[in-house]
Amino acid sequence: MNTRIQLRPRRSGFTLIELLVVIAIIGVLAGMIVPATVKALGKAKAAKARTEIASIVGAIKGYQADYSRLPASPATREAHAAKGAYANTLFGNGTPDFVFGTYNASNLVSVPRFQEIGDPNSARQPNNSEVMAMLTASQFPDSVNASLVVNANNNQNPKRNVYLNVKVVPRNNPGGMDDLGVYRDPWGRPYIILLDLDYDNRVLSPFPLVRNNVPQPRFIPDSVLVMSLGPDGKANLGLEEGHPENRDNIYSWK
Ligand SMILES: [Ca+2]
Ligand SMILES: [Ca+2]
Repeated sequence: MNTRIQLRPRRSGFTLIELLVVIAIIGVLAGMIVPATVKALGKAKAAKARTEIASIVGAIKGYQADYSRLPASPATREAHAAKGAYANTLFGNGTPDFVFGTYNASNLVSVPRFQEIGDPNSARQPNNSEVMAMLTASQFPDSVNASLVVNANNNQNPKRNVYLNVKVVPRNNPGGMDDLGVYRDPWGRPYIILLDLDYDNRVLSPFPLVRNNVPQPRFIPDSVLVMSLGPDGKANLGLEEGHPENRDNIYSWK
């Protein structure tokens, strides 16, 4: 008996319909995977920023424990002291605190009058390179006054202790500290560091309490606040920290 099965001739390649079906399936899968991947990467960046912010806070407290003062240069301390009279008209008690990381920052909007960040009366708005110089036992050019060197020969950190280990990245790049000493978050904006330079154990929050549409100063009981502007790279300082416009920001105090 002839049991030979007659096989259909093998086709080579795919029909157009088959190709279209395969392409459509790939498209659907990509549509599912790409947003999930983007979301996961965003979460990873936010987690990295949170870790880095905690490390900056810890490093500053380490510096404070060793030197009994916060890491601010003589130029900043002088500018801060000179600001006292202006601040007293607003608070009635001492000067407010000092903000680093806002140099040339045009992405901070709606600055209320009482807020030192972006304060037009402030004589000095340095970048965070000043704090980084002292925390990493390095020296960097002053971001405000190019004729000054911050922490020259470790004069602000004579023990040459390294409080913070950071990745060095090319100038203006995200995710590390560049050759000018500016430490940027994973989205490329300098971390904003607020120090309790009037040493009253509280720091003026960059964000007010808003009651009946009136912004009021808000203080956080700590000596250091650090924040990232988050994925959108900006903050609205006229609104509360939890407002939808500020919700992507990452705060050391929350
Ligand atoms: Ca204070
Ligand atoms: Ca933001």
